[in-house]
Amino acid sequence: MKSSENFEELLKALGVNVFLRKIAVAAASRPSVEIEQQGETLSIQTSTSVRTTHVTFTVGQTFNEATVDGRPCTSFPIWDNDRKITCEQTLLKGEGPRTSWTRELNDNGELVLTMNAGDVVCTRIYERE
Ligand code: RET
Ligand code: NA
Repeated sequence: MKSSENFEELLKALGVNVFLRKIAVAAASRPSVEIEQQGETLSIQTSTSVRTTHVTFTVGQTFNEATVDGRPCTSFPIWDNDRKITCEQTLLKGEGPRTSWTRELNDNGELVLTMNAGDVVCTRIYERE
């Protein structure tokens, strides 16, 4: 990961308390991301010392995942253009700010991830190892 903006603000918008936020921010500063793509199907594993997530989805089809604070949701990924996926999330239960993410390959071959909660946008840029 090359840069990260607003990750703590994102967790705050999701109602994560300050104690857990500090743990999450420290862990999330050293992520490892593995992505495999076969046609429309992507598999993304994001690992940190305290939390690892693995999602597999097909663009255009709903799938189950969790919001960044760990709440189960249904997600619907679509192509915005041929280098960008936008994914809206709907919580399975309870209330919370609207959440979504985008993943885009930019002109430098970097992966730009945004995670959104209400008005807060967290942007994280990854380069290939
Ligand atoms: C804990 C406790 C519950 C709340 C949160 C946690 C940690 C979350 C982490 C998320 C990392 C996300 C990444 C996303 C994409 O790049 C500590 C499990 C929020 C570490 C790396
Ligand atoms: Na990340």
